[in-house]
Amino acid sequence: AKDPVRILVTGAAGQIGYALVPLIARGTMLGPDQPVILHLLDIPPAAESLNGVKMELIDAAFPLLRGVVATTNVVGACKDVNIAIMVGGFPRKEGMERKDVMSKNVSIYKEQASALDQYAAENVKILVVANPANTNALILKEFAPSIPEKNISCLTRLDHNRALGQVAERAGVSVSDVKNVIIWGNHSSTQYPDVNHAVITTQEGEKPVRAIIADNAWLDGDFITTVQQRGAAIIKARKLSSALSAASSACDHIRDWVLGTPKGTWVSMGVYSDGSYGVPSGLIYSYPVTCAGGEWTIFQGLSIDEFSRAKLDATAAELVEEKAMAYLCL
Ligand code: NAX
Repeated sequence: AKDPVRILVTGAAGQIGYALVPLIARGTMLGPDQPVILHLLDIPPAAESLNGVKMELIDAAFPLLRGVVATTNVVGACKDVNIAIMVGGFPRKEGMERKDVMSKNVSIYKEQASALDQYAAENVKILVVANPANTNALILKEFAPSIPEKNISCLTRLDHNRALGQVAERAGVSVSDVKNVIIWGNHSSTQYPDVNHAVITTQEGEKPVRAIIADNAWLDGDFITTVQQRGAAIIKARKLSSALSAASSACDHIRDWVLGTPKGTWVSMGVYSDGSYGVPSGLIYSYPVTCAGGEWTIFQGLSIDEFSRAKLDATAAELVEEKAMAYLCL
């Protein structure tokens, strides 16, 4: 039998946490033969609610769940974890400036970075979900010097999955027959959902999305804005932000990272940029990646047309600005 894997979920008393922990405990993230121990972290005002989540996890009697640590102590939460999913953060409240939210999150991610740096298991893999996700991940990287940058990522898989969903709906096909969309850049409304290399599996084999959906105006217009604005549309409809889809996508992100992407398929992950595709290095930028042996690699060599180039650059520019703002908050 496999040894249990320790998985930290921060912000575990929140709505994404509540949707995410049962997926992990049931084996959706790491597979049906991988036991897990959950480390749940939240802040003292949420301690009682966090304990309620722990009680429900016990009550669900998940066969793979070998233990639950529920705590408000950052060091205890980070001890020996193999995977860390950072969902906790300070939300933007009405009337708050972007830099006020940034400043709160910079201090949270700085503190949690040093705890992970000192106490997490060797080779810990980190996924940042909390917004501003890319920049929180960058701060985490800066303040966890012993953790290799290849182990730090942020979530753009929800945007990726949203793009798959939009294409499938429009083409009238199953979402499982659509692959290789790309989310470039920031997990914000400047992200660029790109279908230029995406394909749909048909009875005659794989066809480019643009060959099946012959509506370039939609693909270059409403498709992009729908994906960019989907988070806001969910808030408008539900009066709460995306939670089940965010949790499910976080599972997809970690599963593919750890267990590998299928042959011929890439997914989108926010990772430390090395200058690939003309993006400034030193940002956490969402790229198409393939994963094997527990490591991601940026998929290289895709052609970028002029329309796409401008969009890749615009979202990079926003990340450069966010990085500067974050450094001012340090
Ligand atoms: P909730 O407000 O329901 O939950 C957040 C939880 O974090 C709360 O329980 C809070 O007490 C806790 N928390 C606050 N500060 C903390 C700290 N210092 N340490 C540990 N826990 C702390 O928000 P929820 O809807 O679950 O969203 C969580 C985060 O995900 C938000 O930042 C949100 O913006 C972000 N999202 C990111 C997405 C992505 O694709 N990257 C999509 C969904 C989501 O909007």
